[in-house]
Amino acid sequence: MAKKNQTLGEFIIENQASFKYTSGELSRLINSIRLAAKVVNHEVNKAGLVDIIGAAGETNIQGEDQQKLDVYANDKFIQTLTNRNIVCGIASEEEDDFIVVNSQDENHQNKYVVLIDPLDGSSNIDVNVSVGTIFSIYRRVTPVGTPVSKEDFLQKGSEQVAAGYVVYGTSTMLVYTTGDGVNGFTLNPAIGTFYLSHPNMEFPEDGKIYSVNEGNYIHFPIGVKKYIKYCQEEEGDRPYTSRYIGSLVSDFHRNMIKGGIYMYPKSSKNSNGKLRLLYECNPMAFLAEQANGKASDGFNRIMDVQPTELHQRIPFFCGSKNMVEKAEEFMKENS
Ligand code: AHM
Ligand code: MG
Repeated sequence: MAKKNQTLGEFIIENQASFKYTSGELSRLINSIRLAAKVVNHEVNKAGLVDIIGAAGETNIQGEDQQKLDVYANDKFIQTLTNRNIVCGIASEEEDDFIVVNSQDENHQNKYVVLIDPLDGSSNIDVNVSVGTIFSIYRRVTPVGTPVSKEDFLQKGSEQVAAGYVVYGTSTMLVYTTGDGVNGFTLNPAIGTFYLSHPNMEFPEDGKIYSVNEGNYIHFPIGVKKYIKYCQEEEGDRPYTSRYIGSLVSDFHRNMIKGGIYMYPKSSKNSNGKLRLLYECNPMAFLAEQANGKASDGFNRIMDVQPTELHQRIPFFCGSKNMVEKAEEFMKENS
């Protein structure tokens, strides 16, 4: 039972027994993500100071090398997950290939792999707009004790055991699911503790917000163009409101609370859209479904897609159920 104001640490312990496989390993893993999120949050919040204490590629007054924040976030998450020795493999949007953890040690019993987009929407950092971290967790399919291989990462989204995001916004929140609903925790920066602030988050079935980069309009498929026109039509509860931050985590977070749809369709410029199936779409799809929403590539359920490449891209339609279904209707009629 989610109790408001419970700390994330308490919540993890209390809910450990409800995980499908209880060994404490998944709890430890989520605890590490919590820790890395706090470290990255601290750095993201200082982003504006970089100009004063030294820009990326330079050395700051303490003699430390300044890093770009997305590189920093990538390093911190990977370090935390490998140091605590609780995963057997990591794949990151920032890395070309997956990372094998613990391959030297035959006795290691770690069962989970983590896929991560350490700092999504990072083009927003320079202008003080929210960014996020997205993570996705699977049980490995190859035998425990052997080095992980690509097939451990190329699993359908429906195999995820947990997924979540951290949004570094006006306040910092960690929102995640282990397949039993979605809960959101807000960081109290003064004491560095996440508190359960948003128990059992759910998308309203209908919404009035559509989020899409309309600058790409002329390149969109006809179904998307018609759906956008439908959103803008004066009829019933329409026109809808257009809201697009350009930071998937923030756009998703707002739409989950208020009701809305996020779209990154394919276009005549990008035949598979922009977003990555493994690091962005699958975890968001798992959260959406756990929150009563829906995620689709315009025709099919995102989490049913069999991945073939680590950095595969896919068109993405995600949010309030009725809105996603309406967009799918337009896609089908015009395909
Ligand atoms: P990134 O992983 O390079 O940060 O790109 C992903 C981001 C999403 O957060 C956001 O929704 C989208 O790219 C915005 O793209 P665009 O600027 O083309 O609208
Ligand atoms: Mg990204």
